Amino acid sequence: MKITTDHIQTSNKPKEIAHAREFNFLAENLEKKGLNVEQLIQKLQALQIAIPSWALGTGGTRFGRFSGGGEPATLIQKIQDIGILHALNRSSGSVSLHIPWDIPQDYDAVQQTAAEVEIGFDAVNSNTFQDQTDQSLSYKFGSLANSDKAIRELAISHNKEVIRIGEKLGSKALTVWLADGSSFPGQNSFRKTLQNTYESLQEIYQELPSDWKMLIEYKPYEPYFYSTVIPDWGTSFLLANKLGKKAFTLVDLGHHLPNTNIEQIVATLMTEGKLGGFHFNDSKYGDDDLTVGSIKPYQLFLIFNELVAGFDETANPAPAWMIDASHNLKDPMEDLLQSVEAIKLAYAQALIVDQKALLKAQASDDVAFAQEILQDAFRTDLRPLVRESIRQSGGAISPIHSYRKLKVRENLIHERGTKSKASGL
Ligand code: PSV
Ligand code: MN
Repeated sequence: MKITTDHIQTSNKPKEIAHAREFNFLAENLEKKGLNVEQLIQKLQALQIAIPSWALGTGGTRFGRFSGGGEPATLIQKIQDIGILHALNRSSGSVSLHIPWDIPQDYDAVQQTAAEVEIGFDAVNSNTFQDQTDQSLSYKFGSLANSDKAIRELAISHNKEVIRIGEKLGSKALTVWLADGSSFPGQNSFRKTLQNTYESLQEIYQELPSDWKMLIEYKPYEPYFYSTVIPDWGTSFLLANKLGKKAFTLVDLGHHLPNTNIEQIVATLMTEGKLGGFHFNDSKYGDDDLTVGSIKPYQLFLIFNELVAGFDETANPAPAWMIDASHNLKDPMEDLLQSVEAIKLAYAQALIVDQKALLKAQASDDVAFAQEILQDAFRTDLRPLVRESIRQSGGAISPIHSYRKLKVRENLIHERGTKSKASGL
């Protein structure tokens, strides 16, 4: 299925009058506060969030997986699905590939499809947390950190291969997430595994094209439960610093122990110019991979508040944005539309924070007013602004309603059947 301009216009029609009324009312109020609505819209339009190639299919837990049908069985179909999302929200203009789940078979065909639906190629992700079918050595006890040199070399060469695949497609970053760690005290040496990881990353780093970035994720536990080799932002930052200018820390919102102050991590990394990217999701307990903004929207806003301030006040290069959630209960495409909307809303809220007044309140230790400033922005209903930014980009006033109205899932099930299965997680 392909979404046309006609589709968008017909599905927008019944919403136009109410939307215009809501938007005009909001715009007037924002202008009264001294905000430039046109500029806000331009900033919102510019924020594009990559969709990972593994997110278009139904996710699962270790207890089960319940597919909803019409899943994209090939990389081309996945890109077509992202094209549908992008046509609806004009905000998901790229795909982030996971290798080897989504190795392109026919590069020309993949690139042609991507161009047709206006999708670019974001960071490529390596995978050394699973053994592949005909793999001679196992990652069971680690990959880049493994005590066995031959296993480390296998993992290094996989990462180099991922860079080569990314180069052919026009990607500009490699994301490395290591599952390496231990489940029992004494299982391995903290110092040796970290040193092995650093040396392995150095070899990969040397292979990185000059205009590429290496994004290093961290995660405190899972799949191992006692330690991970890169458990926190500090370790990732340390490695990125030692590796060099092209290496950065990537923050995955689910990769923190409960109640960690993620916005503070963001501020620190930006000050050091080392915030390389984001994996968005939400969680209640651990790496729950729930829809962005569904559990802790205020935290998301506070993170964006730091990002917006950091864009103005630091030299941190533009980070790579990606959704990294798992869709177990909802239609993955509806879930992704909700996540992108939540990100844009948090960004919009952060953009209207009166940063000057906040600085003044901070300088005079006016705690109550500092809180007022933040909460005033957070509690302003900016949905009409986000909708208008998407509408002006040629998208749907309400992407999820248009998705349902246009019967996208029904069409995909009709085209692909109820049993098609997406590759990846
Ligand atoms: C690990 O939990 C992670 O967040 C990494 O980004 C992986 O690449 C992704 O999930 C998919 O497994
Ligand atoms: Mn992630």
